[in-house]
Amino acid sequence: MCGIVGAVSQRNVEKILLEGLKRLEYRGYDSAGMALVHNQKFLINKAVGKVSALAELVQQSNISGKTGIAHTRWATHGIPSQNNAHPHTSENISIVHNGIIENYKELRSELIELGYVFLSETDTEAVVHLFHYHYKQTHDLMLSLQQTIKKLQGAYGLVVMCENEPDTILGTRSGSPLVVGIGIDENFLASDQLALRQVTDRFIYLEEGDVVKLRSNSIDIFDQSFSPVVREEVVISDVHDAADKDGFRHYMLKEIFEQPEAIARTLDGRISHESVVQDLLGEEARTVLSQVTQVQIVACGTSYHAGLIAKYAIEEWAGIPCLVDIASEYRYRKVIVPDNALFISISQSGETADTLAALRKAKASGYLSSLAICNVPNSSLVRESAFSLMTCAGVEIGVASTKAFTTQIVALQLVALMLAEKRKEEHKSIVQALHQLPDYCQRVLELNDRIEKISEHFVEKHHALFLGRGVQYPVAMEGALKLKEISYIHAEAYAAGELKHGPLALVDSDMPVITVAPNNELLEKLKSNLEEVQARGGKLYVFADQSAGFSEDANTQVFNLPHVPACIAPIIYTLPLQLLSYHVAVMRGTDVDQPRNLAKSVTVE
Ligand code: HGA
Repeated sequence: MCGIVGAVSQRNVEKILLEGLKRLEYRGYDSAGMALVHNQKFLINKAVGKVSALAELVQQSNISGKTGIAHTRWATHGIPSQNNAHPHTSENISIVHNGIIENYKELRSELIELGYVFLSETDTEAVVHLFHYHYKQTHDLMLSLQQTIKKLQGAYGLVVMCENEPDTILGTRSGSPLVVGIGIDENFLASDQLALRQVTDRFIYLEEGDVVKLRSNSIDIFDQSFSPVVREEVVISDVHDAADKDGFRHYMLKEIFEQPEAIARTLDGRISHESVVQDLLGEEARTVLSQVTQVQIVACGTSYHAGLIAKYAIEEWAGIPCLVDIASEYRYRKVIVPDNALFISISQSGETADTLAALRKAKASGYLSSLAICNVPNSSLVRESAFSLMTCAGVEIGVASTKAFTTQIVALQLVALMLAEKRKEEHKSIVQALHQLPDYCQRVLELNDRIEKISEHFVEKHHALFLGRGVQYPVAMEGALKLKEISYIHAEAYAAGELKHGPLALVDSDMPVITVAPNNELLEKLKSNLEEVQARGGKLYVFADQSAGFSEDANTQVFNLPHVPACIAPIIYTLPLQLLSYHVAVMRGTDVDQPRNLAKSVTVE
């Protein structure tokens, strides 16, 4: 989602800011802007569209400055336009903002009464005028920031700059992430450390409510009661350069093909020959997990589907009931928390606003403990949960999640095994299957060429139906989500047994029906459901176990997958669906890595 970069230095920073924004591009955004201070005057450029358009403007206007703030915006209030793009300015104050100010209408009316003129439709503009109002009276930046945030309701990561104090930038966060990058004779702020990896490997993650004042040679942090605090410095030495496509046409394809390696990393050091390393999360967690009698999983989007798949493992392997909720629903409903219930949240970025809010609600609701499944160490979700298990997927750039999803499933399966400690004798076959998983994934990826060919069938389609049964139903849901996200084809997933209760009415010769069919106890039931589709002239695309006995005809395409143990089938059957969506999107000419209207790391509610 939208990104923030700020810098205060003894050298010109416009290139650093632009490079930072570029590194955040993968999150999805609709416009970009930058403000520099030079000779106590703001120099501002904004562009609708890509960061490259902003970079061109900056180059043409030939501006530079030693202090600056920059932003990529994913519109929540007001259309994507130059006027609505950040930074927003009120005379000598300039601000960039991630998040949503919920009480902006009240603030706006009050500020209009005070004589302020609004030039944009954003919620953010109320913040900059409010800040200006306080600064006019106090002439003190920190005090003005304190007074401003006292009046804000909602979520924000804010970075502020002032013409009168050009050697300073201020930052604060509540509900949106903000990290300080420590340099030599220069310091930085960003919504994600990735934006600053070209200038430093030293970071300080701000806590909720923290306020920071940065100069080129000082960093002063205050907590939410405005007392000075020292936050730990973290050195991130991972030199992996996420910005490299390694010869693939898109990040998404690269990330699909990285899955065997990513899954191997998720498992690395966590399973022995026959069982899960029971102390994986530490001794304390082991004690906690041994007491768990119910699990509540909460997540959004693709991570929600990983949760739905994990429910099957937790219930079957550990015999523990498991509820799965969408975070934006969970956070606003009355929740009954039974004794000894474990709260598990899942988020690739660890900054997903709804998931974080759900975790905060859970922590106040009497769960036994909280566990985060996450791809980003030091993220808010990880820091605020009692325990965390990293998915180790590596940086994921494509907005449509692929390797983050499959590694989430693997991590959740490890949790299911830990919860099933008492049934250790059953672990052996599951763990052995997990050991084989990267190789099986590799084999399934060999279907790529054939899937690419078949994708042509979908180019002109407007709708598609995905079917699955049992644990393959959430796999079908993920397949449908992937297709709609990146190809913009309307896709729906149904539990195949539900077909006759409504969706069968949609089936005709123009409706492709995609099915995942491992050879399991539900296969015959699924076959009957597919007969119902064939009888209505529907076009079937079946990804099936090679031993499942499907045969091709004019209306049925069959893709044979290796016979795999049931426990890893959800991952194995996800891969061809990812490839299908990818190739259909490429053929339809969409922006595969940054699909329209979507963003990665959804830091707004
Ligand atoms: N609400 C602000 C900022 C949006 C945002 O954080 N997007 O990710 C706006 O609409 O400009």
